Amino acid sequence: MNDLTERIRASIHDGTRHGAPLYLRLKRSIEDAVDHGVIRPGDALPSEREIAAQAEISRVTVRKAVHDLVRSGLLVQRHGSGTFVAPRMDRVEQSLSRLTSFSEDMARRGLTARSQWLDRGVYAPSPDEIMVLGLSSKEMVARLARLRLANDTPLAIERATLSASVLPEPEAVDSSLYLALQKTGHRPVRAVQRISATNLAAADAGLLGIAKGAAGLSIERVSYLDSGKVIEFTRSIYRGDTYDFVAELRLGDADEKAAIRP
Ligand code: 16G
Repeated sequence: MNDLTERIRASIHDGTRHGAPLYLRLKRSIEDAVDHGVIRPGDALPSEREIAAQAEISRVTVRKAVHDLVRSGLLVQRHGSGTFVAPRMDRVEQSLSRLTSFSEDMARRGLTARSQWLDRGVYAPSPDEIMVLGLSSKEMVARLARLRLANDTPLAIERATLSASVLPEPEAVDSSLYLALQKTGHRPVRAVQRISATNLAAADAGLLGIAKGAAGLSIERVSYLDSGKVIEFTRSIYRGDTYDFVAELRLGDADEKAAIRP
């Protein structure tokens, strides 16, 4: 019996906790084990069968406790490979006043940015894309959908669209979209971003490795060239538990004058 199953067994059969239902006792003992570092982020949990046998409880009880802990985000289940303690990251702060790329944001923090391609190619534009990018209905768009990771932890899903006249070969984008745009003189210089709260749908939650319904940030970024032309329309979903957007606020000129007036 390893440290974890020993702890679980001891706490489930601890006479002082006998009022609480078994699955709650099991849940608490797994939470305690994570809090005390007996099992760490990324570690695998023993199988339901093993926990049930060692702790002398039913598999239904184990399943209920594990299900609750997956929902609360402490554990993650990967299809076919088992249940793990969810990876944890320090929260990432991103300034809302600088127009930076994901790769630059991560590099500044000493993290390695990585992308997993979900889709990229040239498509006929949707009505939204035609409107935001100011296209004619005959023009095509380049779409790039990526899962963005920092040190192998998934942080965001980004779906970017650009006019195909600017990015005719989306397959040629390597690790950074902004770097590719910089090379052809199309890197945006200004952007407007709309951030709203969302609860993650099952597919997005699965990609981000967190529970369905967990809190996330839905972000739309429209980026502009110096000429005022829209260059990029990106819709992203960021994990709410790892990302903070920070805005610096200043008195406006008129307010400043009013504030110093005697
Ligand atoms: C940021 C931008 C995204 C842009 C990407 C380029 C937000 C919400 N989004 O993640 O619009 O496409 O950077 O990153 O900040 P890359 O150059 O590393 O590909």
